[in-house]
Amino acid sequence: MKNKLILILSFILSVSVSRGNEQLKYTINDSWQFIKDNSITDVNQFLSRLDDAEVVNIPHTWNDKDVVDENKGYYRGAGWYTKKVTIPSAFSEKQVFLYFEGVATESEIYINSKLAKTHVGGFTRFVVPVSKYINFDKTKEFSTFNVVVKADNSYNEDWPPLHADFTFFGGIYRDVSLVVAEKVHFDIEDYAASGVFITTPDVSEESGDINFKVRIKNEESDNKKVNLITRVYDPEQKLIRETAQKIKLAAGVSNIFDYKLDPVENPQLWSPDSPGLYRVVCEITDAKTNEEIDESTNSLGFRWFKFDVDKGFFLNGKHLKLIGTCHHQDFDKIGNAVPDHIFVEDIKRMKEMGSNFLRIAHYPQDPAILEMCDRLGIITTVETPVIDGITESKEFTNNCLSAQKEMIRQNFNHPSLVIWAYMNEVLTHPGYIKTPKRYDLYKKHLIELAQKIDSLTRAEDPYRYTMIPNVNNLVYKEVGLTAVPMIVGWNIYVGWYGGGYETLAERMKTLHKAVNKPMIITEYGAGADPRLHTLYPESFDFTQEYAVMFHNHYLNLLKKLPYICGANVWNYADFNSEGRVDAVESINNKGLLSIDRKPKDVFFYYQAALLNKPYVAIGTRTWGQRSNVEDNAGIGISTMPVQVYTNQKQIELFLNGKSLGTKKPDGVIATYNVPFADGVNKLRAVNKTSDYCEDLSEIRINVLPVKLDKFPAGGISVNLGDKRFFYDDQFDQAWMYDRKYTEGSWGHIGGKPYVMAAKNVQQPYGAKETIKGTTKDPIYQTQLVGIRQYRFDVSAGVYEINLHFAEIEGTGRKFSVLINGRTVLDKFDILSQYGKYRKVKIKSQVTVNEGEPLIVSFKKIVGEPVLNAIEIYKKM
Ligand code: GCB
Ligand code: CA
Repeated sequence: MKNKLILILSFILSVSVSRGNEQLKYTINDSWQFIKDNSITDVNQFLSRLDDAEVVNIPHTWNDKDVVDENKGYYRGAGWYTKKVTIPSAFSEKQVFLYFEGVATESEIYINSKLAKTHVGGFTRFVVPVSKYINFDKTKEFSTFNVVVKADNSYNEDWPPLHADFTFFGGIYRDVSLVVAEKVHFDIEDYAASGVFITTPDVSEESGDINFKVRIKNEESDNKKVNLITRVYDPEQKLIRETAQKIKLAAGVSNIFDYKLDPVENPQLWSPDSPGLYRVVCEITDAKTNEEIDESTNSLGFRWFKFDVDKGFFLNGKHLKLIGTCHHQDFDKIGNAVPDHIFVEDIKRMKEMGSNFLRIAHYPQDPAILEMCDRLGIITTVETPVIDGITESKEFTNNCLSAQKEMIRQNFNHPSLVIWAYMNEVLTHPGYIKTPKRYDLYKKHLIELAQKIDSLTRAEDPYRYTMIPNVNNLVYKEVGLTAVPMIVGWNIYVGWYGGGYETLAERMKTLHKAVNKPMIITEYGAGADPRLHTLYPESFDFTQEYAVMFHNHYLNLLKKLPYICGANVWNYADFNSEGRVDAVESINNKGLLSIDRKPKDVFFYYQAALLNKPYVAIGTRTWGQRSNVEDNAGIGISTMPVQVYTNQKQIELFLNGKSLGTKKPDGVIATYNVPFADGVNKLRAVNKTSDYCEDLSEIRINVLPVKLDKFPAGGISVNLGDKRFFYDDQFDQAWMYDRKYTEGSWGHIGGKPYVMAAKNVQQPYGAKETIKGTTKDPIYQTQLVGIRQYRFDVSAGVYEINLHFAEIEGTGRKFSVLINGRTVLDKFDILSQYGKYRKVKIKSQVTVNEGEPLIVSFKKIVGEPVLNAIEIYKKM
């Protein structure tokens, strides 16, 4: 169908709208029967096996458990779903569709056992016309049809993404709806879009134009005359435009109409501070009866923007530094089968953090996200999942292109969206790196693919920018990739994966000079296990303290450099990455919040740094319980630093009602040394000026005595070979890091913290391997090698001792462990008895007599003795 430019007849029809004929849409999420089995050969075999099926609700994934268990890998294969759907038989006169928001990765949809649709791509929506497969029983009020969905998340070299640092969950993990339309309807079959595409190429403070491309499908057997009515409501819901035009629809096809409305004078501009949203209703009515046939409602925002290579980003003519995060779509324990509400909260919280920017990475996500960004005012970029590398096949290319087209059409009318991106670090896993000639060919294909995606994007939407995020490495320029898109994204990890963060300024300068394009730091971040804290932060220690230092450095610098248009923290929240071995197995810990959305310190840091309203927060809120040794014997006080994050000029901190003084923050961080007493300590940070703000915090601490005459009731838990405090939030147990024995006190004698021998190791101490049998990996990844004794100068009594081990070096060793002279573990051989990388905990008891110390001693036989942690309690 040729594009037609229709002249609007600005006559107002005396329309008596008969409501209720717009497309009917409701979810059919609940109660599907499901079997996960790769051996099922076809739909009939599946339906014959329903006795084996379990009942599940959508959103659903079959990988919620196996991606966080201790075995490497997770199920990647087929899962079959079925459900009977009952609808009024009167729908036989209408068009019935199924609307899938997300099925990973490939899906086949069968209606009454007939294949109705195949779709590749786990992150975009699709529509299945089902009317022709339904046997309507017109003698009955209702008819029923059977739906079968085969979903498949196998590795397939033609399905992007091929490889990436996140888990490829399988399943019907987003809503499924039934849609019922008239035979004439806005064409939702066209890439599952709304059929209405609104652009505003020319916006100023004085005027905003509104252009339309509308696709209407006529499934009647005859051509049809209808009215196309367009109404525009302003952000206060006042009707400001209403036009109608008579149009002719050719039978059996999708008809495309282009038209314009009169520009809106003095439009309310859309911006993060004032996200004024207009509502546009397009309606099709019968030319004769004026009865409504279909309706499509879309959002509209008036704004104009520009990315400049030297000066950064401008919105509505004003400079705006874009700062925010990236976002993945999963959550604790449920994988990616996430109810919309979690996303609603995520975007709300981004706004509460002061974000004005969001990179929806690495794939299109739930519609709720962009809707929330439109409403709350967060500028966004979204991308298709071509990650780490490509396949040079026609099918792979086609799948990339169709995903890009789906993404664009499905998300077209969001004013918050300003960039269509694609690809991410595509030189990470290139094939053929060892055969230069072949590698050259591969790179040529890569550039060709990028160009194809980019041209398609510009043709689909000439009013937004295109972008490719790369690793911060000029190889991307050398192969020609930075020449393709309009904006170049850089994922930057100096200060984490290598180099100190002080090198950031130099790196940015180099990239800016070398590539003459607007640039965004599409990722920067540092891992932080919410359970780890330290007084000695260093790169790759996964402590919350290092993360704050890292982000503080980045944010201060990128605020200063005008040519950085924007930056996205990697990541908003911790997320699943099955293959990852960090402090938390299978989780990438670079979130500002934990995977169950508890803010880490660095989140409060960002609030202080980004919010305009008076703000103060006391750090370490997730540190539910601490333990540390008293400053000096007998004083019962342990002084520890506490960071207060504030955007105020000065702040005062109180401990249990007593002022610890007023401080000027360094940037937005004021650090206090707080003399904590054993038990609950109440902190209050306050600015009493006209910008009044305050924060309260309770900190529980076990102040461990230097001398153990009175043994602490909660026992002593010490993590050896480590400089970090570990707070076990599952058992509310506070572990402190190790100390050396001094006379009359307690601690280790002999030994050195385990440090990996391999080259290019990022972490300062401990092993980089998942420990089996526990989720408290940091305790077992670190150990003291060559320990001779652990000694406690206790008073008489009965003590329980827990010794924690793991063989993390794997060389094999043998040693005996004696408690007060009695052999408890004779010629202990962790490797042969338990294997490598497995937690071993041995609990024993000893009676200590008056005047005797408690000594755990280690007798070397083969190799060096080790101890990973020790816990001791007094029984009587
Ligand atoms: C990256 C990737 C992202 C990873 C991140 C990381 O550059 O784009 O997918 O998760 O680094 O944490 O290493
Ligand atoms: Ca340890």
